[in-house]
Amino acid sequence: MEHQWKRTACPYDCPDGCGILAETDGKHLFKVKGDPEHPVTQGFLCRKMHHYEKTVHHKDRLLYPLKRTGPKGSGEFRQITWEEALEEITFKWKQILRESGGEAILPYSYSGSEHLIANKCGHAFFHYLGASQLDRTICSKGKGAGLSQIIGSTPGIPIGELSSCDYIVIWSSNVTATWLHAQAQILQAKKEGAKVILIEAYRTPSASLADEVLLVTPGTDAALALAMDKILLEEGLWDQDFLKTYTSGAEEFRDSLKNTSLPEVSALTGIPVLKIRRLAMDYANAKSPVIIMGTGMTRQGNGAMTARCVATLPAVTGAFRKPHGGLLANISTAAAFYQEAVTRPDFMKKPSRILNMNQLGVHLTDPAMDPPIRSLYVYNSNPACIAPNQALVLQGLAREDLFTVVHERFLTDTAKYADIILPADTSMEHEDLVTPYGASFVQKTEKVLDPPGECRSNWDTFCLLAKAMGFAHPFFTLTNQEIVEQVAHTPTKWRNAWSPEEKAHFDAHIGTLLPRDPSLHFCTASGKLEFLRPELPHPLPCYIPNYGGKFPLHFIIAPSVYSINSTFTEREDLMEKRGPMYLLLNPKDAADAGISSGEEVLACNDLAQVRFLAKVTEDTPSGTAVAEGVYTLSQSLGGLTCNALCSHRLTDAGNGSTFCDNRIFLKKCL
Ligand SMILES: Nc1nc2c(c(=O)[nH]1)N[C@H]1C(S)=C(S)[C@@H](COP(=O)(O)OP(=O)(O)OC[C@H]3O[C@@H](n4cnc5c(=O)[nH]c(N)nc54)[C@H](O)[C@@H]3O)O[C@H]1N2
Ligand SMILES: Nc1nc2c(c(=O)[nH]1)N[C@H]1C(S)=C(S)[C@@H](COP(=O)(O)OP(=O)(O)OC[C@H]3O[C@@H](n4cnc5c(=O)[nH]c(N)nc54)[C@H](O)[C@@H]3O)O[C@H]1N2
Ligand code: SF4
Ligand SMILES: [Mo]
Repeated sequence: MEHQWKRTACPYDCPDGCGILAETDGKHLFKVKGDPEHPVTQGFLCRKMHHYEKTVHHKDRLLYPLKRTGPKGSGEFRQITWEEALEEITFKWKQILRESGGEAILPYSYSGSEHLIANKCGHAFFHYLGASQLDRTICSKGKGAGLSQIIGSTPGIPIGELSSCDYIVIWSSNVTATWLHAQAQILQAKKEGAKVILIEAYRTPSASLADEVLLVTPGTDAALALAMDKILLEEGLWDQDFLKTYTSGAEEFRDSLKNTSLPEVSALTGIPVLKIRRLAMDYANAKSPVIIMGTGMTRQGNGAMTARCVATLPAVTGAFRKPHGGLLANISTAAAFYQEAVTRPDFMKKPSRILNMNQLGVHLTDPAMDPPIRSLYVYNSNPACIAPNQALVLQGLAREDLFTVVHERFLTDTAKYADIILPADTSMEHEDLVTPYGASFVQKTEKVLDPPGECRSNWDTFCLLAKAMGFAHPFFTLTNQEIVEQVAHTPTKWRNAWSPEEKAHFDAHIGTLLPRDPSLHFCTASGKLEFLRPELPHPLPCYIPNYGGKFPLHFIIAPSVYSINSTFTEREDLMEKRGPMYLLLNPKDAADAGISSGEEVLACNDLAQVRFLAKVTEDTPSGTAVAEGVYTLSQSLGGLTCNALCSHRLTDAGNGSTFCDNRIFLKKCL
């Protein structure tokens, strides 16, 4: 076949959901480039996706089903056929269903592919099977819960409007790594004179975008936000007209601020009162102020409350109704398509138990589990590397009596613990739908090339498993393309509103922008922003402490520019640039522990001792240690990675992860 350029999209867990042009002959991927017609991508991709052909044609791609021949974790397997693999899996599952019931089987998936069908199609299969359900809260559920307590499901401002803002607060987001097309908009705004403030736990690469960087003590951002609210109240800068028209409970909230003491907040956050004051005043006086709310600060024991408190700022100042002003957290495009057409909750014969994904280690090892988890099916995820309390997760995965199936593209640390591995395709090798969480457009992707070897998409694999299990429902007989078309054509409010031109755009595989509701209204029960929620444990936004702990250093995990969670760890070129597993330490903390840069150091707490290479840097404030990026066990220096130091405790609401709420102490390596 001749070389052609086909339209597809980035499948990874990134807010941008970039449109991609792929050069192919139907068997090979030669090159990718950003789609110039795509409203967000505007022709450029990040450094991770720039050479996607190196991932697609990587020598380590899994091409055939495998069966374990060595001990769990050893990575010893032999090739088997799909027929053998399916027979083995379904024989075991039928036995478990008979003996322990469906809840003894647990699916584990997250964001390997964020495309709608690849991401969600397993739900239908496991609902039909009667398996335990997974509470998928590892990422930003704390933030989501906190926001929903005050603004409901109100969407953020479109990313394309950032360039028109004159005051941009990047609050706990390393956009240079995680949100490149927002960064492009911020740079544009700066050209027009916008001021940029970064509020962070350490000086990230995004600091170079900022006119001012405020480094806070982790877990204290809610106090900072309330102090700003109080200063603005005292300065008469509350927008009373906005508060009266669009909010409820503002008076009660105002009265509650008498408990906020500025000197106390300053001591807690580490930010001088004068700086808090200037931040508050500049923010309130801006014409188009926006707060970009990242997730790190909400991965704390008080994470939901932190999001709720930060969201009070655009309310008291009326920034929500200033042009392009407001909040940019998540923009859910999920409602563009009828999700239940893929997830099929109607397939559940009775509601099965729900297990939290942050607590996988506990679920696999707790003797009180009834029924115990006897089989784990992992797809779109690598829990051995990304889940908290890593040592317990590995202990669980090592259980000889746990029947583990992993559907993967690479021999990940999790796959090494599998009894059966099934080879997965990449997003280039099937059709799908794209619903990004940071930009308001949707897209339908084409199949660019044939999968190599015997790789199969998630959809095709679940259909094969359904057939082998004897599921009679015709849903499981659709092809990948048929399910995409079926879901794409199920009517929704948004889809019905498209013009013929927009429909044509969508059918031509170009990203189609979703309309923005021009009226200002909050998607809450009352239609107003709700300061007061009498039924909640904390009826008003307030500062509550995080978990903290007894050890001296706050331990923060943060994204790397060169990887997305454990994705791209297969890429030698990116890994070389990322370097070894560093622990970023302030010179004072390093000196106190007698550690110099480049030396190996043990980070310790009640959960584990993890070996890092010390990187001593002023970028990290004294009292905070940072581990950027997810590393594989073979990249680790001592057999465990940063997540071994992270507890599986949950956020105050939303059952979210608390990766950034842990304490450690340092030990010299002898
Ligand atoms: N290159 C790259 N891109 C990615 C990812 C990646 O790993 N690498 N991950 C993807 C995923 S899954 C997600 S969810 C998004 C996340 O995107 P972001 O929201 O931008 O990133 P987070 O990982 O949540 O962390 C943001 C920052 O929070 C800071 N932080 C931690 N605790 C606190 C605190 O208490 N207060 C303050 N003010 N700051 C704090 C950390 O230092 C970190 O720099 O990015 C996505 N994009
Ligand atoms: N230390 C640390 N831990 C973290 C984070 C962090 O920043 N630092 N981030 C946290 C956050 S925010 C998140 S969202 C989670 C993410 O955790 P995960 O969702 O587990 O993300 P990845 O580690 O990228 O693993 C995804 C896996 O899915 C596979 N995959 C990709 N496409 C497909 C497909 O189409 N089918 C199948 N079957 N498999 C596929 C990939 O090969 C990869 O191994 O990690 C969390 N854990
Ligand atoms: S990872 Fe993000 S920035 Fe990079 S290509 Fe994918 S969607 Fe775009
Ligand atoms: Mo995430």
